[in-house]
Amino acid sequence: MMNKICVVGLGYIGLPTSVMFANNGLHVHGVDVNAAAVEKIQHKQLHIEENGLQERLNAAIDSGNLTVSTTPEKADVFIIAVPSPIKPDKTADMKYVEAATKSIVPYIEKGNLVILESTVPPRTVEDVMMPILEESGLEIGTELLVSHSPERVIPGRVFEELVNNSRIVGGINEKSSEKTRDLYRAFVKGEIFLTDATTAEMVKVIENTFRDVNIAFANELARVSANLGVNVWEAIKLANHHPRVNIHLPGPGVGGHCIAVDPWFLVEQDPQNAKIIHLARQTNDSMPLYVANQVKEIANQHQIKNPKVAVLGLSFKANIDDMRESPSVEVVHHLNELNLELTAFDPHIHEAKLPQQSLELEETLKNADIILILTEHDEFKILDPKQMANLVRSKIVFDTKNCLPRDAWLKAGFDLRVLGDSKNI
Ligand code: SAJ
Repeated sequence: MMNKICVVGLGYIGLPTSVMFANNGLHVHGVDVNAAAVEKIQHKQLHIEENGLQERLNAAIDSGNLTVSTTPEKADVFIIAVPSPIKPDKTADMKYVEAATKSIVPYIEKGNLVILESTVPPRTVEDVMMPILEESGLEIGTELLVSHSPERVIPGRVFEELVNNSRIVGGINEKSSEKTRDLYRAFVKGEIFLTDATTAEMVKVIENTFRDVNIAFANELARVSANLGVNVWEAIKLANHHPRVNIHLPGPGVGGHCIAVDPWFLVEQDPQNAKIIHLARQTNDSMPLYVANQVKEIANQHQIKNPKVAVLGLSFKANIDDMRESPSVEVVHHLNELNLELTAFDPHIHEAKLPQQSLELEETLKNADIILILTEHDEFKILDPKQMANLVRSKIVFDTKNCLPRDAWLKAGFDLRVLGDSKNI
């Protein structure tokens, strides 16, 4: 008796999840407060970029299994997949989770199941959602089942991971967990592990915190290695051959709405103890300034007084269009503060989101003194350095992702600098 699902939030998680359920035979009603996004989806147009989404959306709409609007409808199951950002003071902003929960209260009925997919500070289901859901008058746990099943998919590979990743399901009681597991079995081939709601919340937050701390370690190693005259990329690669070592990679910082955000939930909840977590956040947040200073240093070494920087890559990671919390935006900000002239370009971002953004690669590179690679998009890896050499004013490239083919760029006469490599200092 779980035929109809109402999904609240049609973003990077809610929309792919909706089409997956719809294409597996369930009736899905998707809801978003963004009327423009809703209208686009109704017309089978995408408001976000994700591999394989277009054809799956077409199928879902054509089959009649997916409808969307700006208001919820009665359903057997409600799934909430809305943003859970942090405020400027780094504390959790639960206003979307609260508003989404309130929005479904008039529609929920005896026997329904409510699932929160958004990543939240541990205890949110118990302390924030349950009091709101109680307003329905239903007895929680018997008449209304509630659980947390955090999404764990990585942007760019969402459909593959939705199906194959294992999934954590944490109900407020066993019945809630079991019913949630049965629902996701519609398309999940990975294992489904059952726990309680607060543990599920903790699991999700610590997964992303693990990654943040590990990346901070890599970024710290990058800075230490450069000072010691060691190439950090080679050192990490070799260290990772040890069977119990798995160091992540350095870069210009950590972006996205998850890894740069979720560790703050733990810092807020227990600042006395969450010390490494806090320092890791600060370390990763310090990388954009470090990169901007390095750009200035490289220009000085070449005695270029007013360098023009071509910034390549604005999304927070490779091959996606998502600029949320992107370290590139911070790098651009710091380059501006250092009074460096710049033009920025990203092949995945088709409208100007920054004043100094160009939509043309050629225009970006024309007369540039330093090409600064901030995102390892496939498009950048296959750039022809000989062609680039004809466009730029000085042949200098600073690769913060170690993604360019070294020999080809050196052969074309470029001074190739890499983040975390001895040559930068
Ligand atoms: N990054 C590095 N070095 C690395 C790996 C990543 O600097 O070695 C940077 C990336 O460039 C990017 C940021 O970290 O700026 C985050 O990228 P990511 O690919 O690690 O993660 P997200 O934010 O796209 O997705 C993460 C995933 N979590 C984990 O891998 C533990 C995903 O599974 C979650 O579903 C997602 O967060 C989420 O929604 O919470």
